[in-house]
Amino acid sequence: MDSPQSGCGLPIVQYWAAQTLTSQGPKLWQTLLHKSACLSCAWGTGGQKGGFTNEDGEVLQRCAKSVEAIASELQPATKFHEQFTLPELQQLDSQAANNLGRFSQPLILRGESDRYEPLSWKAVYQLTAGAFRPEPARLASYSSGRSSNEAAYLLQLMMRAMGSNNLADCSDLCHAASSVGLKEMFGTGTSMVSLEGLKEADCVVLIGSNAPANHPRLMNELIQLRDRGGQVIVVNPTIEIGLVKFSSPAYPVKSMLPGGSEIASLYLQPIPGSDVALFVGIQKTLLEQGLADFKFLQAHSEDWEAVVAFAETTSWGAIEKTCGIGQGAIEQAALVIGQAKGVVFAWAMGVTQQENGVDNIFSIGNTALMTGNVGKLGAGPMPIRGHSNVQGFGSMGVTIRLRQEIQTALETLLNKPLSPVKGYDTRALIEAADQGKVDTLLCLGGNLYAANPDLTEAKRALGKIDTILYLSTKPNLGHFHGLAKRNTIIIPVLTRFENPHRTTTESGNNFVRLNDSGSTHLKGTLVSEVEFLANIAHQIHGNDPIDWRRLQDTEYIRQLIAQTIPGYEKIGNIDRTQEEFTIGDRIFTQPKFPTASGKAKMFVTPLPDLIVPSKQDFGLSESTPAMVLVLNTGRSYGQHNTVVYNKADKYRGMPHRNCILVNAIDAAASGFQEHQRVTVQGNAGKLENVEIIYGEVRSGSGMMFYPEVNGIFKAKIDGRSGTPAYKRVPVIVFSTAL
Ligand SMILES: Nc1nc2c(c(=O)[nH]1)N[C@H]1C(S)=C(S)[C@@H](COP(=O)(O)OP(=O)(O)OC[C@H]3O[C@@H](n4cnc5c(=O)[nH]c(N)nc54)[C@H](O)[C@@H]3O)O[C@H]1N2
Ligand SMILES: Nc1nc2c(c(=O)[nH]1)N[C@H]1C(S)=C(S)[C@@H](COP(=O)(O)OP(=O)(O)OC[C@H]3O[C@@H](n4cnc5c(=O)[nH]c(N)nc54)[C@H](O)[C@@H]3O)O[C@H]1N2
Ligand code: SF4
Ligand SMILES: [Mo]
Repeated sequence: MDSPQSGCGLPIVQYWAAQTLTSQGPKLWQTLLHKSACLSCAWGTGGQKGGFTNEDGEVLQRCAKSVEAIASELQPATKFHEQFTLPELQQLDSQAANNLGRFSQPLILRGESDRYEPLSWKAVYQLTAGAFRPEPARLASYSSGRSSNEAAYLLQLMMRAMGSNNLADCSDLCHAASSVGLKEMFGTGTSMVSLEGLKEADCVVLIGSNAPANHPRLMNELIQLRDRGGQVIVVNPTIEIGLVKFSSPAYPVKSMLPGGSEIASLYLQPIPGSDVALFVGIQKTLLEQGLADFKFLQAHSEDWEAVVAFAETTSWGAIEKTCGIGQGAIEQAALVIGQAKGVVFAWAMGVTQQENGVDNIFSIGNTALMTGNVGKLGAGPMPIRGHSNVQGFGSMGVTIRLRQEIQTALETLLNKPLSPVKGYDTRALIEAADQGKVDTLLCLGGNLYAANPDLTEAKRALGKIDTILYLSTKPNLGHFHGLAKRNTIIIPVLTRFENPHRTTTESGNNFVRLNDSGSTHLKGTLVSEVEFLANIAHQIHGNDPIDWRRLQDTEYIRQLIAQTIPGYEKIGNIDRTQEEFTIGDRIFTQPKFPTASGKAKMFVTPLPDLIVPSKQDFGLSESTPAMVLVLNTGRSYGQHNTVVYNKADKYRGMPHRNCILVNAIDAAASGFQEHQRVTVQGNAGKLENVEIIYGEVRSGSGMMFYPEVNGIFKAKIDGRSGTPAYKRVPVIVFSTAL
């Protein structure tokens, strides 16, 4: 398969053209122009100034990923329950499940039945009345960040009013390490940089992010930064072509020419999971070269002495051995960082989905502090968030780590103390369910089953829950494998651009978008998430202590948000002003932080001990021709999380999903050839007939796609944030013929 020489580029323009010229085209254009935030990633494109506008008011910012997401929601209604039995549905892969179409009526799968059947709305509410009766500790929710702030707020208020804090969320599998790490260091859990601030930076360190695929419009900022003479340091064990060169349709003349715009000025390829060592090495150089800003450390941070001492005493030998990058390259990066005027440290899953995820964030934060690159315009830490409203879910209180101010405000609103029991995050939810401790689970979007590691465990655990309610737009593997013991109920919901009311969402840059109301092309009996949740809440709580049915009015929910969520005060007037806004106290242009002392707290980050299992650990003798690799499990260029749109990954040269990307030198050393079919075995299962594709992954590592690969491993979990180590999964690769 011939791979393009740059990220994005012509294939994407061709995709746009093809999509918008189909019979769906007019509706697609209408939706692209609808005044609402893009469904796909958290970069925050769209909103009141038009679908193509970024947060700085610049137009022409919509990428092909948003077209993919919209096209998928514009599918016709599915009648899969009439066409297929459950065993047939269980044969479908993720793409086929998604392509069944949109849900448009409530469905139920009862106990041992082998078919989903339609359910009347009356029957839905009869079943929910019983399902929410168990003791609060046995009720739980899981959510995914595509729903609105209003739905998120209502979900947590309803659960907390019942006495349950079991508010698992997809962010537990995603940026939890960023939220926990940043909060401990700076007293704030989100990006400290605005889009406006990013435009002032003269250096971006991009760590563990494949932004060309997952946040395409961020690439425009990197192109502009390079154009104004700035530097981009990429830290990634895999050479992602779009991080080397990117062709952005936003700059047709300069960037769409063959080759595209250069992105990385320096590309560092650490051993997977070793970023802490690289950053300690950078700190060591800063200290050795006199580039550390001691004045800043003394004035604005605490515990810096220990961090400085640790970097000074950690040997270059240990650093190089752990991260696999030579002192020279580390020094080169440190000099750029140390000499830049404003450095933004941006990161994604490569560092959060690690067993030491929080340490990774600390080591990045320490580096930023040591160079005075926090609390000023054009600099600071910037976690690049995933789902389009995942950050809003956290702000609305869908978290097991509720801020004290919000707790107090909610207690006043509900006129009672919240339960002191710590709720379940996503991993804890699966474990609790597996131990038979959960009776009812409400899933507000997402695909809890396939997003988790160890699909056998996920299936078994969900199978011990009495009732699962899936509020979903489209079928996914979870609806066919993540089945409850007694009743699995599907509630068909409207998307962001179809709701009969306005909603809001929050971008990764802390910007609140107002989404206009809209209409749906579907004929069935779909419901808005807010209406359904308000009905359930009313069923459970009646008018105590608030009129829960009134929460069907999203304007009223926004009043409650303004009252109870610090920084969100402006949302109370947004219906009148229509003014989208940056959340208060999130963006830091002064080095004064919301910690007890007003200073940032620094943390020593021990170098990780990165053990690679032996062949014997997998039950094979050392003489077996096999490779032990650590897998980076993530996204192809043709999927959104567990939803596959396109099986091939052109940019990595992977023609289908059952491929493993390996380094040619590793393969040759173990006697493998490209395109050979192999077995890839983890600690919980194996995938057969996997095709070897050569790619620019670091020696000793490999890359495979989720959710398929989630069937073969149990992940290590970061003890402090609960995030699974999806980016360092040990596997053994051997010939299928063995
Ligand atoms: N089109 C599209 N857009 C999306 C999504 C999607 O699936 N499709 N998903 C959304 C969501 S929920 C999220 S969270 C984001 C995900 O966005 P990303 O985090 O960009 O996605 P991943 O595919 O997980 O890629 C992570 C990158 O980390 C690198 N990496 C792996 N191990 C390490 C390591 O040890 N150190 C370092 N430094 N790097 C490492 C990988 O090579 C890869 O390039 O995207 C969001 N946007
Ligand atoms: N191995 C491995 N596993 C991973 C990851 C990884 O990198 N590697 N990444 C992890 C990450 S970062 C994340 S965020 C999770 C993703 O986990 P989830 O967020 O749970 O999964 P998604 O695939 O995004 O969920 C897609 C489904 O959401 C539903 N949906 C879409 N739009 C709406 C809407 O507007 N409302 C409602 N109610 N439903 C809607 C549709 O039914 C769709 O099928 O996966 C995690 N799992
Ligand atoms: S960068 Fe993200 S928010 Fe912007 S258009 Fe693309 S997918 Fe949507
Ligand atoms: Mo995510």
